[in-house]
This record gives sequence, C-alpha cells and structure tokens, in this order.
Amino acid sequence: MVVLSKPTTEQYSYILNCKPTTFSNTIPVVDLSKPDAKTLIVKACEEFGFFKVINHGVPMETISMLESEASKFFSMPLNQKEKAGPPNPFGYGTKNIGQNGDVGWVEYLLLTNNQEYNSTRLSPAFGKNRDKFRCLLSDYMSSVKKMAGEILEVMAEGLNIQQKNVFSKLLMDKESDSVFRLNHYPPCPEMALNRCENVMGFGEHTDPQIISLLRSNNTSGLQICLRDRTWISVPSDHNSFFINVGDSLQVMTNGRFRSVRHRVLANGFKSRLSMIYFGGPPLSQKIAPLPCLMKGNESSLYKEFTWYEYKKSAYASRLADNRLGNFERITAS
Ligand code: GA4
Repeated sequence: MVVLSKPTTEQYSYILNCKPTTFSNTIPVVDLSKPDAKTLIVKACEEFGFFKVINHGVPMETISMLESEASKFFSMPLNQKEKAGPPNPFGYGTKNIGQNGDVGWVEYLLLTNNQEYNSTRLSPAFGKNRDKFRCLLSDYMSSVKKMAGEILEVMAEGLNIQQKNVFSKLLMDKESDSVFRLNHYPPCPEMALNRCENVMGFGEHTDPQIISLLRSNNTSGLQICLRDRTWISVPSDHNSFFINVGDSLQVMTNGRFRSVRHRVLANGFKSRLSMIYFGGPPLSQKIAPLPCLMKGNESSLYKEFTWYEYKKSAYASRLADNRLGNFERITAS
C-alpha cells in the first residue's frame, strides 16, 4: 500500500487535457523466433521507439515466481519495506520519483545488476526470504539480459551493420551500468470513487539508457506518445515483453530510432506490478552516432558525451524534461 499524507491525490499530477486515449492495436508485435523480426524491429524503432515481443525465451516460471515474491514484498508494512530504502540510487521508494520533486501513485524497488550489492541492500527488508528473492532476481535478470542482447543483435542486422554485437556488447560488458526496477501501482481510491478521472502513476518521460524491457501483470496503465504527440494506451499482456528505445540508442542511430516518451496511469480497482530492465553501457562508454549509420555527409545531431556525463545530467533533471536537448548540436539551416 502507498501511504500518503492528506489530502491524498491532490499532491499528484493530474492529467489535464487528457483526451480519451484509445486502446491501440497498432503496436507492433515481433515474434523473436521469426526471420522477419529484424525488419519489423527496425520499422518499429523508427516509427514508435516501442514494440511488443512474443516468443521471448524467458521462462514463464521464472517470471511468475519473481512476480509472486515481488507482490509479497509490496504487501509488507511500510516500515518493513523501508528497510530496503531509500532509493538513492538503489532501494525502496514510495511516491517520490528521482531526487528532483517528481511524484506518482507508485511504490518501487530499484536494484542494480550487481547481485552482491542487491543482496546486502535487501537483507533487512526480506529477512529469511532474501535468498529466494535474490536467486529469482538473478535468474530473471540473466534471462532478460540475454533477450536484450538478442534484440540488439537483430537490430544491428536489420540496420545492415557488419559488427553484429555493436550495441549488445555494451550490455554484455561486465561494467554495464544496468538498472532493474519493480513498480507497484496500488489501486487508487479517489479514482474508484469517481472523484477524479486520471491519476498519474509514473509521469511521462523517456528512458536515458540504451534499451528497456518491461513486463507487467494483466493491469493496463502504460501509455506511449506517438510522433503526432497523441497518447495511446498499451493493452497489457502478461505473457509478453514491451521494449522501449532509450535516449542513448536514439543518439547512436543519429535520431533514426526514437526514444519513446511513455507514462503510466493509475487504476481505480486493480493494482499493477511491472518489472523493467534498463540496459545501460559502462559509465566510461562514449555515446555517439555510429559512423556506419551516417549517410553521405550527414553530420551528428549530438555533441559528444560519455554515459557517465549523460547519466549525471539525466539524474539532475525532472522526469518530463527533454534530456537530450542539452546534448543536441545546433545546426545552421
Ligand atoms: C527513468 C528510467 C528509470 O526508471 C530510472 C529513472 C530515474 C529514477 O527513478 O531515479 C529518473 C528517470 C529514470 C530519468 C530522470 C531522473 C532519473 C528519475 C528522474 C527524475 C531509474 C532511470 O535510469 O532514469
């Protein structure tokens, strides 16, 4: 349960102007086991920066077991969950997102890909359940990381890049700066009572990393922003994964792939549980357009930066900010 001081939802960002968003069947679906995956992925990343993956290879058993442990964690009393916190940068957080004043109808656990660190962090909150959770987390993260690597290789192939592992090697590197997040959106009573229409679970933003792999239970709430700036709701599907292009991949493709703006709305009746793997490169990695993707005399749209520099700037920003704006090159037109 998210515990709030009074008045409840007043402190949350309501979605003003929120036109009724349609549930969309336009979201690209990619079957990873099919040969056309590479063409579909490239098209989806150019058009939406987002797609759904089926036949992903992550065992359903691993998923369900981790989900069930995560539910148990979120159903514990607040003071117990807080033993894993605060989330600076890893731990348990409730309603506050990041360090710069953003709030949402959400509670979460932020974890790293360093299992030893996670283990120490989780011990006081999980008690004797710690080892079970740690093992499940480690299995899940290895499977999802493997899938992320495969997707990134298929992407490179689809972009006709000779070096198949040009993107995937950044995640496979032992110094890869990846993050794992469990988000729990409890039912929002004010919405159930019809006192307000929409409450923001997690405000609109893009992900700073290379790629994000999201999986949720069967409660909807996720929405993505299209090129024409309209929002569409993504129908939930607990058997599939949803993939987001992150800011770093947008830069590496010199803007050809689109880092997708997305958000999550709270639900009046059902709780939503999502697990997201954010695949990031090593901190020292230079993030710049790949020369092999630059056609003719195409120039880079971005100033040079390392992942460390970008991450530092991103973590100092507000959720909805256009973080890449600071790194765009001003081109004479
Ligand atoms: C968005 C993607 C990941 O959830 C995250 C988020 C991070 C956080 O929750 O601390 C940030 C957000 C995310 C981008 C801007 C900053 C940092 C909250 C925020 C306001 C873990 C990440 O890497 O960047």
